[in-house]
Amino acid sequence: VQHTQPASTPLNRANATPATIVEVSRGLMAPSAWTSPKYLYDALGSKLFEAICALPEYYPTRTEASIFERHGADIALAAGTGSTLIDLGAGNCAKAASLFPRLQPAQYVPIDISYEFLCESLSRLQQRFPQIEMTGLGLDLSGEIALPASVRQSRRLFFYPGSSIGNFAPEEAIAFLRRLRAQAGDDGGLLIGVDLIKDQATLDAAYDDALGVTAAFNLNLLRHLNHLLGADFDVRAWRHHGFFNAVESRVEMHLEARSDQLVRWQGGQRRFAQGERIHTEDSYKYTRASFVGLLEQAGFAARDIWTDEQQWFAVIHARA
Ligand code: AVI
Repeated sequence: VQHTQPASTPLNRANATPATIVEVSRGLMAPSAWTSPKYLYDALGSKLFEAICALPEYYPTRTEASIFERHGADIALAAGTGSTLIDLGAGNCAKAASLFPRLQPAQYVPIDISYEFLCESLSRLQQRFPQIEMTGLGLDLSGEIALPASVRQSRRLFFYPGSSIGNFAPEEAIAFLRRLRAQAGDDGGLLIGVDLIKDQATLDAAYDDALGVTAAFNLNLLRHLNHLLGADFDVRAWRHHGFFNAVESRVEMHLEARSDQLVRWQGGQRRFAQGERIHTEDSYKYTRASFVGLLEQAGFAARDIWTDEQQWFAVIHARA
């Protein structure tokens, strides 16, 4: 059955700023179409990501948690207590909170683009830990990280778990880490989670799970663009791909058109041929040595590395 939309169907209103429309249109109209991974995270996208973290195939979350649990005392010894703990992309603040009893920060500064969600988590956390001064910030980490004067200057410890650094290309990751280095001052540090290169089958399954949760997470980006750009993506006409590209040392996520189709949005339109893809995310994987090199290029010195028994994930403590 052929399903065609009459050309006159009006598009929905765009909910994005003109700058966002220009930015997304540039990617969608590029010869090889792409979108920034930040469009994976609307309200439903964040919930789907939480569900991914609970999947048996998605090893990073539980592996990192097991490293924190097993080496918590050593991590606190290395990173020190009484610091200003700045949690980047804090979400529900659960990872940092699990370290509070050991790290005993003097001040906790969670940062997340999803500010309302952050505030809800933070008010619950403040009740559990009334002795810690807490300041939540709603900032987009892809821009400048402007910390207000209320954030203490001394002994800043940046916390960046979950291998979120992997969603930046290496040169962007270096630029991001340099910005942290500048904010850390000379007595600051960084506690960062990094996903390590492993066998192809494990990586492929982690990004293309049996239940199809990662597929839903990826496809939800089209729903998000429909809302944001007034686009008319037919979600059923696209298919998820997630696989390890060993040459580039990254997992790639793409959406592939199941049929020839015209997609329109406020700001442009494009004909996608069957099999054509939109590249939606990269998740870079490192060796311990390659990531230590990256830290050095950003002006950090790696002091300690903790891993799990299979060497699937690393937690690194670096100093300015
Ligand atoms: C948030 N980030 C570290 C996840 C990752 O593994 O790159 C996002 C994700 N994409 C697909 N599954 C999970």
